[in-house]
Amino acid sequence: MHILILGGDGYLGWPTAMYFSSRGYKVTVVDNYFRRHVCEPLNISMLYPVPNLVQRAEIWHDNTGHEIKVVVGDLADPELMRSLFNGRASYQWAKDREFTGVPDTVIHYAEQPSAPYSLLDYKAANFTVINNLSVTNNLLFAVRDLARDTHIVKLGTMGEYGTPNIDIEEGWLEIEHKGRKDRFLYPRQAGSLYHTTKVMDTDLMWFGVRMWDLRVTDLMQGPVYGIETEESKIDGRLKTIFNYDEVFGTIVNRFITQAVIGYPLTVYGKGGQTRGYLNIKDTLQCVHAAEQHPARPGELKIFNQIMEIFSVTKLAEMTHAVGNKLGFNVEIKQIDNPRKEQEEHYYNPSYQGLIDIGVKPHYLTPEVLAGMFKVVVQYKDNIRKDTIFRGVKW
Ligand code: USQ
Repeated sequence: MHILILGGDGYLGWPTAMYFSSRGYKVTVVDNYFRRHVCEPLNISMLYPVPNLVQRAEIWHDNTGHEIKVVVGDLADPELMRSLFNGRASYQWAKDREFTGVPDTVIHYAEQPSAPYSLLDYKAANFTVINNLSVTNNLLFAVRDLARDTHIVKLGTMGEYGTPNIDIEEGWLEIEHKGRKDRFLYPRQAGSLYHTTKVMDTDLMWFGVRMWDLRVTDLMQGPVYGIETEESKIDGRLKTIFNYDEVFGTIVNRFITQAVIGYPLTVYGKGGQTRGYLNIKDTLQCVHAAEQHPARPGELKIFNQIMEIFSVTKLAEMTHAVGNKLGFNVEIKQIDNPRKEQEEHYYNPSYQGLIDIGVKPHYLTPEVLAGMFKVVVQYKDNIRKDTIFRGVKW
């Protein structure tokens, strides 16, 4: 089986590439290094340096004998996207430069993934909208024109649903209106411009499914935490990129980094903001399960990709307890919420679908948190306090 991973240099993209490669899949990754490039103008840095994709593919090959083909380029360019399906792509790294053929599955991570970045200023907002929608649209048309049978697995987000005052279903809702019934996409009301682009992505994909019988799975993912996966442990240089700054860091990864340097945990507002979370290892399992249970032609499958639910306050308390036990001096500090979001709300999403097709959750236990502390503390000297909070306002 051939898997094409769009956004293969990212926090989730590279671990996904290694995961499939180690299981015998032919893997091609594509990325334009957006995250690496944007860190410099934003004056933020990652926790540790990470080799580029060509170097990572080489390290992976040296350690395992497996090949991950690398294409460096911008998927917002339709010709680059189409080159991955028509054999014209040029590989920056490959042992065998022959075209692998159209992919059986495409995993689409290639987006600007940060809510704060999308609301930094009008230029970042524009970039987010144009980049995210162009990449999705380019993929839609490349598959329509060149690879109708390819299964698209697209990463969506739980943030598409927002925080409604009713239970959240897995993607769809039966509605009865004036005595008649129909099934619609669950109402979406995103809380950032980034999350809004994900709503629009879903609409684009749903259009392609209805018009051209494309096969799409949309994974509504919550915030991910974690550093190591089974494959990254093979060689320290294979670790995924790790951001802890306000723009690209997600909350659990940020809290652990803050705890390690004695920076009070930044609880925004009342701290009752509740979300579904998952370990990076479970992202890989979920994407694999989705690949193994593909959507049929003309089907849009939707799964809610979360494993357990926490409030911000609960995450702060858990980090506090584990950190203090390990000898760190952890404080919790409520600060004015730079975001416009509900700080106390109802939250009850369904998330049974992925479990039903075989995903076995890893939970956020004290041991898992302690394991993350152990990795982060090795890079303590690299942690920059000045990047932890800058107050990007909604
Ligand atoms: N938060 C704090 N303090 C912090 C950082 C965040 O209280 O220092 C709060 C936020 O206000 C929010 C919650 O924690 O209520 C989660 O924030 P986050 O920055 O971890 O995650 P978010 O911005 O929602 O976005 C992340 C990923 C995004 C993914 C999304 C899933 O960056 O790519 O789509 O999680 S979800 O949140 O379910 O939409």
